[in-house]
Amino acid sequence: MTGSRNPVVVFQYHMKTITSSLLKILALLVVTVGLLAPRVSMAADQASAVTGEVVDLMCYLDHGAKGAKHAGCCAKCIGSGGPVGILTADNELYLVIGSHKPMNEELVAFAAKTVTVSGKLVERNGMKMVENAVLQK
Ligand SMILES: [Cu+2]
Repeated sequence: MTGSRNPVVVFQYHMKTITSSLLKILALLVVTVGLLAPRVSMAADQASAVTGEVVDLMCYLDHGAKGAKHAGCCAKCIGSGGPVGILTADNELYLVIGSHKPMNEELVAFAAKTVTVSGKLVERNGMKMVENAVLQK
């Protein structure tokens, strides 16, 4: 990576890193979910779960970009650290954040795809957010 500023190269490098750490996380998640399955289903009540399309907020808020034909751009925007959100079937838009840290690396693989996250739903000044979000799918 030394000296290379080509955004495509940087993006590909990050995708490789992201993919390998994602696989580790997924493996860990499978084990954890298996062990905690009864507790998780009890804790993940309807009020604290959100299902919808993973969108990059830069493009969605600016010009409503979403769906399969925007998937590439969405992955690029999320991969570069842009804010990531979930758009529900009812057109509710949530900023999605992990436990005091971004979830971009985890969600980039799901750009423009439908996911469910559980977490704490908050709203202030008309802006909605899922925090401490945990990817369910
Ligand atoms: Cu985009």
